[in-house]
Amino acid sequence: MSNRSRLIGPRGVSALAVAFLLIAVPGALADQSFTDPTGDAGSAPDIGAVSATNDPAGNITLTIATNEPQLDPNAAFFAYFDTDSNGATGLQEAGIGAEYFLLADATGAILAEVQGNVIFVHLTSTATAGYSAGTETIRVNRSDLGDASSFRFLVESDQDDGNGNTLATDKASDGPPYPEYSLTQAVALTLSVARPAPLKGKPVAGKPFVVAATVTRSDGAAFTSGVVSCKARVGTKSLRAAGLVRPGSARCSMRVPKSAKGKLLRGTMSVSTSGAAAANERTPSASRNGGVAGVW
Ligand SMILES: [Ca+2]
Ligand SMILES: [Ca+2]
Repeated sequence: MSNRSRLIGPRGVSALAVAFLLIAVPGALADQSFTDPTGDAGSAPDIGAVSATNDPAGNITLTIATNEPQLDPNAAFFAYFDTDSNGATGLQEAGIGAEYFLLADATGAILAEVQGNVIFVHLTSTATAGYSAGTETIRVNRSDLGDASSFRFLVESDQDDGNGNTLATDKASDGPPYPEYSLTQAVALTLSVARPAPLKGKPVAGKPFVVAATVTRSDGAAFTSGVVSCKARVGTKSLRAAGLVRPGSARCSMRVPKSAKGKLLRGTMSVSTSGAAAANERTPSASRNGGVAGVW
């Protein structure tokens, strides 16, 4: 049915490069579930529990648990969405005024939009549906529901006789007021990375060198996991640098080549943790290191 992250000049000039980045991860979502009585469905799939969830991308998932391990070919589900939370507008169905509704079965879903007295059927949409182990799962993106941030909803199972005649239905909930579902926006988490500094002393040609930076999460939780990406180069030549996560900090570890003497070492550090990341680099500031290698 689916249509649907320097080393040295001759006098030893060094540089410091800092990178910091912002990261967004999912926040708490407005998951919701309720139960429906059993034995109230006649020959229709008997709905026992319903849940609604959404993800940061606005994908709404309805799961409808029934008493039928396999869905009868002549059974289907309706999901009604009152997106303006006004029972007086939209398709009137058991006390809900639906601006959108979905017809779904074991193979897919079709989206319908109600405008005044006209129902538009969207042959293609984000709506999908499937049935497994007695549970119907319906998904649709909010973009197909007028970008609604909340809605009241009603789900219903239907059993017909194969000729389109409805034999029995089970509604959940059984009547108004219908549950109001709010899509909670993802809470933006940001990571701030302090200016990286040498863990011990200045870089020396031919010796290991480690820079470390304090990492702070905007949600107050300790930074304990993530990915540290390091880029380093001596003069114009790239230098291998390994990223490490330490509680509350990130490190870049490298071995300064002997050939680095008198050259400039510079690098950047990027840190991310579960979620998408964006990084910005600060222009390196220079400091004197009258010796061999420079400072990060
Ligand atoms: Ca029921
Ligand atoms: Ca309405």
